[in-house]
Parts: sequence; C-alpha cells; structure tokens
Amino acid sequence: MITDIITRVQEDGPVDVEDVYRLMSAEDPKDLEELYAAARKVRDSRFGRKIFTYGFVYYSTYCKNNCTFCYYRNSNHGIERYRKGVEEVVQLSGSLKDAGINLADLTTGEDPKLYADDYRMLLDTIRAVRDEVGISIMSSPGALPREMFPRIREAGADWHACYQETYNRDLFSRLRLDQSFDDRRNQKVWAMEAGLLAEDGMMMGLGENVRDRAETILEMGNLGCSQIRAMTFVPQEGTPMQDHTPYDSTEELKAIAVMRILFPDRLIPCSLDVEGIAGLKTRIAAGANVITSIVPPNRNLAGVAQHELDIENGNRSVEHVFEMLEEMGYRHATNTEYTSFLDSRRTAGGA
Ligand code: SAM
Ligand code: MD0
Ligand code: SF4
Repeated sequence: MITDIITRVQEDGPVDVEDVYRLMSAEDPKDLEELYAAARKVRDSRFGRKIFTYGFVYYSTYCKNNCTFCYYRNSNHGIERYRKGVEEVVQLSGSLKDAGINLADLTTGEDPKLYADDYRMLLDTIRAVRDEVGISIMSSPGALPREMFPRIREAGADWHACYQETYNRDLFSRLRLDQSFDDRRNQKVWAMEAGLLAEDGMMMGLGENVRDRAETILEMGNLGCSQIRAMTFVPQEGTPMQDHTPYDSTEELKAIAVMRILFPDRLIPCSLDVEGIAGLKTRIAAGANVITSIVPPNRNLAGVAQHELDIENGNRSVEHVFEMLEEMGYRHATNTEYTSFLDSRRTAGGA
C-alpha cells in the first residue's frame, strides 16, 4: 500500500531507493491522489499559503552546445535567436521587481559572446541587476569553471541553476553531447562552496526508466540543493528528438510530490514552461511552492521548452498568475518572505 510507504519515508532515517522507486511506480488514481494530498500537507505545514514567484529572463538564446532535446542547440540552424544587452536585462528585471516578483532568473545558452573577455558580459549583467534593481538573482548560464563561482557570487547572484537532467550517466551522454557528467554535477557543489544556493533538475520522458527517476530524485536531494525540479520533455522541431512521443504530465507531478515528501524544506518549482498556464493548478496541487517561468508579454522574450506558448497573450504575465493563485486560495510571497527564506538556507550552510 502506498500509505505505508509514504509513512515510512516520512519517518526519520535514511530513505532507500527502493521506497522512492515504489512511490514513483504508483499508477492507481487513488494512490496518486493520496500522494498529492500528502505532499500538499507537507508543503502547507512548512510554508503556509504562500507561493514564491520567479520571472524568467532568457537573455541570450545563442549556445555552443548541442543537447539533443533543446530547441536552441547550436545545430538548429535557421531559428530566430537573440541576445539582450545589459540595459535591457536591467529594465526587464526592474519591471519584474515592481510587479512583486521575488526573483529574476537570468538564463542563457552557453553563449561564447557572454563568456568572452573573461566572462565580462555575464558578470556585468549580474552586477548591473544587483546594483540597479536589487531583486534576488538566479544565474542559469550553463556549466562554468570552478574559479567562476566566487566571482558570480561577488557580482550579486544568489543562485546557480544547472540541471543534471538525469543521474544515469549513459543516458546523460546521449543527451548532453560532448559534455562532462562530473563537471555538471560539480556545478552544484562548487556553487555551494562559494556561498551560492544551488538548483538541480531532472527531465521526464527522455528514455529514462522508473529506477532512473527514483535515483535521480535521491541524488538531487542528497546533494544539498535548496531548489530541485522536474520538467516534462517537450519535443522540439529541428532537433534529433523532434519525433519523440511526448509524455503527459503525470510523471512530473509524481516527481514533484515525491520530492516534496522526501525533502520538505526545499523549493520545488511549478514551471509554466511545460504546459503554459494550464499546468499551474496541477503542479501546485502536487506540492510545488514556487512558480517559475513567468514571462511578461510584448518584450520579445522566449521560454525554453515552450518558447512561445502563453507569452504574447499575457497568460504567463504576473497579473494573471497572481490572480490564479488567489483563486486557488494561495497568495504570492512578499520579497521579505523570500529573502528571509534565502537567508535561512544560507545559514544552514548552503545545504
Ligand atoms: N543553457 C543552460 C543549461 O543548459 O544549463 C540554461 C538554460 S537550459 C535551456 C535550462 C533547462 O531547460 C535545461 O537544463 C533543461 O532541463 C530544460 N529544457 C531544455 N529544453 C527542454 C525541452 N525541450 N523540454 C523540457 N525542458 C527543456
Ligand atoms: C523554467 N524556463 O523555470 C525556465 C528554465 C532555468 N533556470 C529555468 C527551465 O521553467
Ligand atoms: Fe545550450 Fe542549455 Fe540548450 Fe543545452 S540545454 S543546447 S546548454 S541552451
């Protein structure tokens, strides 16, 4: 029975991969509802009715890498790309802050122009947002060399986000072509050493099996990341995986709930980048406590998995997201609540 497993993993002591495997194997609708209800209970008792909110600023869609799942992979020639300068990123981050969003997620492909001249543009952008806006900052620039982490922290980033996608090494090598598994895993470790908070993430529906999912959830949590996520793979035109049959969101929802139950004090995103605004309610109901990938319309900004869905029609706008949260009986967290959460994680040793 799933009730017994939920109770067991909530008791003190190390959780073994077998239990996570059994939770991730749940399929009966009654079991799934029980899993989500347990996750909601854990989230509500830790965080109350408040949900954190992140704006997404994908400021360069140029990338030297060739991840097989990604629309912006280098070999996807002929697609539209853009790179935004420091002033525009400052302006976008400022409008997110004014609208009551807790954090600006400054995301890029591994863009050689941003990395040039000793990472000048990357560091300048973070520093300018810190100095001129003063919103909390997540930096998601891909994999960096170890010596960069103290410099990213010094420039003003609170977080380094870099997702392993899977802890199955063989699958990783088929997805993130010519990239080092260990280097990518170490991104999280090096970030925490430098006083940053770290985010790790997994993708669902890339060819992994249930055991891979269970192992990945445990690895991500045990590494000590303060934010952990799951996102369903969305096939992208012009990529080697364009004809892959997409999953529905069930595996992602299960992963959100299991992460919440196993790691009650972490931030777990509900990303609007998978199903657009239609995916908000189910993810919050599965135990997520931060809404990511809020994108303002009319700014010529793209998402990652859904580069257009719900952006220009305003459905991923701040106002619309806040309204939907209230309808569900939740509220968006204030910046004071968010920064005190960050402080509490930092004094916990970055773990
Ligand atoms: N370039 C940086 C990197 O790879 O770490 C940061 C941006 S990258 C586009 C952010 C994440 O988006 C990836 O790590 C992956 O988890 C997710 N992603 C990319 N393409 C996706 C897709 N087609 N479907 C779902 N998630 C995707
Ligand atoms: C999201 N599209 O939150 C963003 C992205 C990068 N730090 C996050 C995957 O869904
Ligand atoms: Fe580049 Fe990131 Fe896309 Fe990989 S996932 S191709 S690193 S933008």
